[in-house]
Amino acid sequence: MARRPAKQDRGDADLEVGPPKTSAAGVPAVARAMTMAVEQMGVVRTARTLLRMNQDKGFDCPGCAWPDPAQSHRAEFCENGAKAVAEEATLRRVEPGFFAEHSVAQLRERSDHWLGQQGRLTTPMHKPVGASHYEPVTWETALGVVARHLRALDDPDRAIFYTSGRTSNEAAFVYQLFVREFGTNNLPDCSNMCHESSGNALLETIGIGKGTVTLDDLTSADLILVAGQNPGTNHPRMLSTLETAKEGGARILAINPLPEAGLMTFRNPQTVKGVVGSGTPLADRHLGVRLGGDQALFQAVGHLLLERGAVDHEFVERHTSGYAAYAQARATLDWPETLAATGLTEAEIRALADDVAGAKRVIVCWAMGITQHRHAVATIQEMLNVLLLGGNIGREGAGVCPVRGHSNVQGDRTMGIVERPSSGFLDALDAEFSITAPREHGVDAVDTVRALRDRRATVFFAMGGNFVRAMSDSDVTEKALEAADLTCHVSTKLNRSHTVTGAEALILPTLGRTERDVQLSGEQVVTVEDSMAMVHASRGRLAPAADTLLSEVAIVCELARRVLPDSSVDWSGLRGDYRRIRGHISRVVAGFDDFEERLDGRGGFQLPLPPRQREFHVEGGRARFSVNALEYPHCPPGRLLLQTVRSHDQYNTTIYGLDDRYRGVSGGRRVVFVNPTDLVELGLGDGRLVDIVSEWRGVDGDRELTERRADGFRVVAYPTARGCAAAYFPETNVLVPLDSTARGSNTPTSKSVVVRLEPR
Ligand SMILES: Nc1nc2c(c(=O)[nH]1)N[C@H]1C(S)=C(S)[C@@H](COP(=O)(O)OP(=O)(O)OC[C@H]3O[C@@H](n4cnc5c(=O)[nH]c(N)nc54)[C@H](O)[C@@H]3O)O[C@H]1N2
Ligand SMILES: Nc1nc2c(c(=O)[nH]1)N[C@H]1C(S)=C(S)[C@@H](COP(=O)(O)OP(=O)(O)OC[C@H]3O[C@@H](n4cnc5c(=O)[nH]c(N)nc54)[C@H](O)[C@@H]3O)O[C@H]1N2
Ligand SMILES: [Mo]
Repeated sequence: MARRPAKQDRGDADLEVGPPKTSAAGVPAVARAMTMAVEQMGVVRTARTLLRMNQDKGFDCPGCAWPDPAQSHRAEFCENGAKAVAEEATLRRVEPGFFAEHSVAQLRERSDHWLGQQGRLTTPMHKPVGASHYEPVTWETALGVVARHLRALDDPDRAIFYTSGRTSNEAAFVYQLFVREFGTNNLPDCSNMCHESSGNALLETIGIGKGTVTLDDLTSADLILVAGQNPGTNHPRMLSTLETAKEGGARILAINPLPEAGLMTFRNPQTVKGVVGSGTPLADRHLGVRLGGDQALFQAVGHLLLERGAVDHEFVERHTSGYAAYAQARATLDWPETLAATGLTEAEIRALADDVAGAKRVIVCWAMGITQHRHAVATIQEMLNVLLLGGNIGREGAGVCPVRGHSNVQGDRTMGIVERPSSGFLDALDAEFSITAPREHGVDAVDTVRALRDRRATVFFAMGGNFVRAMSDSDVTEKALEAADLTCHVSTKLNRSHTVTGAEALILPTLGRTERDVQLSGEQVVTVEDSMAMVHASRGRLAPAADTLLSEVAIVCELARRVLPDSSVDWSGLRGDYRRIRGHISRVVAGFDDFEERLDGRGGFQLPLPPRQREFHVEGGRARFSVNALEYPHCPPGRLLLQTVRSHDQYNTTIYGLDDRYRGVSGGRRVVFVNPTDLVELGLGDGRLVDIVSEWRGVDGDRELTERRADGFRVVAYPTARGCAAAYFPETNVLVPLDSTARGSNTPTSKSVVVRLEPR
């Protein structure tokens, strides 16, 4: 049965729970960020770094992918951006002596928080076969080990190359080039666990797997639906945009099982009102939908719009296909089923439809609350159906806004980090480099675990991230990684993936985005793409954490030279001058013509988004209505649906601290939020200590029951939707079954896990 992830440093001895907050940001946010930054970086470095964030000649914040307002010269203050920077620019270091003191087995006992707090990695470290400790090695030796393993494989598909979304465009491009010249499309990435459902749903319906709106659209919209997203914590700068939208007359509705503080009231630390006043109320209404009830909700809205004839017929006729079938499917509505699925009242649903029908410019924003369900793709299609009915694509102030996570996750995809590349992209790559990239699709994140578990793959290489903790089914994933012959991580900070090793293991320390990157031709610039397809430059200015660090580009190029000695690519040349990489990108990737020249413009440039001009690159050139049967997660009596979320003090698997200020939690993370009425029915009191046990009967409910356990959580009575619960990941990833994934995107269903709470 599932083992506790870390026995020491669980750090919940000081756990305290108070009432949740009803407003976000304000002075406490500044204070908290400053305290953390000064702890990690000292006063001088704090001032120097935080002032350069998201500035014209500065670095791109390594936090979220929310765009920067083009006209602003001043950095918007962002608590969690400041925390992300402090984590990277910390003065703490993990030197080789640290690894001599702690065996791999000992490190594995420590918590995610403790591991992350040790500081920046400085030296390539190698764990030989059978050794108990990592040992320092030279870059030559480290890269030699990887090359030895890769060259010995009888089939390139036996190696897997993961990417997390912080990697720059330049590093991502050379990385995928190397991997494809080596001979595989095994390029899973964090998107597979994140917005894959959005990408797939959008690609099928509007012909591009990206959002269609700009910041200007948001501030000129008259209705913004924020569904399945907690911007106060995860995209704090979005609150400033929402505040501007609100001042411009937009209505904002929060669709979320939790009443997230950030969506209720925003206290902008940049304005007097935010600091001494009461702040700006953001959401006009909160719809406390049940987990996974959004598809039913948007089907119902579609039905109501059709019923009252609130349809932009001109748009529908000229620009869409499939309307008749959609209208027929939504002609009737099963209200009892809709109410059961959504947990909302008929009046709430009708009021939402009124708002949509009455608005000329509608935007739907969403994130993980929508994408990490079994029926995520269908849910997103249903949201699109509603937007298409009103002609809300390719109109100012309207459109789709999947809010991306990692700061360059969208850019990495654009650069070809994808296990199912288009043939057009591969043809362009082949022509540019005189190579023959493989055409067979590679593995995604879930299939990576299966391939390693079954020994179909034996080498796991990661460009950033913390795969072992980010993936579902922690125990299965850990065993899969342990079965590998080699695990190798290019990382800035220590994390649990370094402690769950293959027979042989490597840690390759790398530069972060805040740091100066100097190569033969001088100081380098890299580029990133934000959530709204804006590409811009990022220049690190801090001295590197150690002079032994190599950039991600350098690591890839040096590795490629060793693995592919006969390559026709000038790897050393690319390493020496990133402008040459951008030259290649401009010829291979659509939308990057004159890349270098266009970078100089302040704020960067926007990649083509054809749906903005009502051009839809789908068959027939029309956006598609989709017809989906109603689906929602079912929960047997006495059980709850659990969602696994982020606290305010974490960045994915990096735990900054043990507080979740807006939800009233401090000093610990092992809490499970449950509706008070459900607690009464379950006979559990607030504060009770429980194990969370997940129950899984297979995708179709026809498999033998399997259980997974996460022990020692304190129950917190919380105003979440009925029948629903919430707890933090990565601690609860142990509960998510590997095979429980979204249909059509294979994303782990991290937001709907059937659980029971067992009193301890
Ligand atoms: N500070 C900070 N910033 C981050 C991150 C971080 O960890 N820390 N992570 C980054 C990454 S990679 C990502 S992907 C984003 C994640 O950004 P979010 O998607 O905001 O992150 P989550 O914490 O998973 O929150 C999910 C939200 O959806 C709601 N929700 C859950 N299930 C449902 C549902 O079925 N229906 C509806 N309507 N709502 C639901 C939850 O209550 C919660 O408010 O943030 C990015 N930014
Ligand atoms: N249960 C559950 N699981 C989830 C989610 C959920 O909501 N619930 N969310 C999913 C989502 S949306 C995502 S995106 C994934 C995240 O999955 P990952 O991207 O794999 O995880 P992170 O925690 O962001 O990775 C943190 C590590 O990245 C390294 N790092 C940081 N910056 C850099 C850099 O600049 N370069 C390099 N090379 N390394 C760097 C550091 O070593 C750090 O320890 O997790 C997923 N897992
Ligand atoms: Mo993400």
